[in-house]
Amino acid sequence: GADGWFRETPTMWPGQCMSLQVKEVLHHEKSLFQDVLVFKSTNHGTVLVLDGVIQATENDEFAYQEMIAHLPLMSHPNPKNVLVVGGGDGGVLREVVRHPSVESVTLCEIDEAVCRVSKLYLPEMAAGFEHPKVTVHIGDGFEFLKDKKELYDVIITDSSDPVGPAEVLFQDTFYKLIFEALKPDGVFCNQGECQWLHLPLIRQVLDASRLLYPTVEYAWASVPTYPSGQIGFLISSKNKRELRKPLRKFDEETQKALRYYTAEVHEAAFVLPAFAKRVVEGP
Ligand code: AAT
Repeated sequence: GADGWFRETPTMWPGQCMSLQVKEVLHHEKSLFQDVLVFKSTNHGTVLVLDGVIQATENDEFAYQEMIAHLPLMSHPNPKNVLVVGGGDGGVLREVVRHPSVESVTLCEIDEAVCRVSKLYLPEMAAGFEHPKVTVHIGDGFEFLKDKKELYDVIITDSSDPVGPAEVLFQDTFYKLIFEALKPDGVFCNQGECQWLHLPLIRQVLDASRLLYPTVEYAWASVPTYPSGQIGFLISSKNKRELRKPLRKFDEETQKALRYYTAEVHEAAFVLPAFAKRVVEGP
């Protein structure tokens, strides 16, 4: 804005918006799919914005990227092949390759512009692209999954909100494709929006997932620059299993490099306040 502040455009969170003070606009373009903005903020590092919605700030991105990656990977006994849908900034890739069992990670991002600007302006996140286990596919996640059968141990959809290009990623037919692309003991983790703002949507996605998977859980993390400061994760498993407790530990050096995820945080993330628990676990 003219006053030197960026204001989020509220679509899925009416009547409120996050503002960050702008030091310098680094990049602004209309890509084939969305409005892509990168700016340097005064206090939150460099910020990636898509269609007026904050996707990541350098200061707190670790909370979201660590949790969306390590919750499903730590609750799978031996994850080897991983698919990330969305996640074009590379941050989730950076986290996935920390797991020694992982042999290959494929990223399917619809918008090359997100990868391109992240490599230029968000090198700490884009570091994920450099890893030899990573393959990048530019295209729509829905189209990509159509012919993938029983290939992945873990699928993560690091997706933007269901307005714009990510709308297809919140549809029942997409969940069916994910289910079919997972190996028989596969685990799926989905960006799960905010319990303060989106409980009806969360419930809808939970119901759709419960028709497919025997185990479906909801966890959350604190991310100050996401709407209402929280974001959730839907974690589903193709066989009945405990997802709330991590199955392994990181080695000491890797754990030291993490800034949000610990085994304790993993377990705590599934504990919900009463109003959300009622909806998530209700009939
Ligand atoms: N790690 C950053 C957080 C994100 S990024 C979401 C990514 O999903 C974007 O790069 C977007 O281009 C990509 N995307 C959107 N639709 C599709 C699609 N159909 N196929 C593949 N990739 C897609 C998410 C932040 C959540 C914010 C919550 N308010």
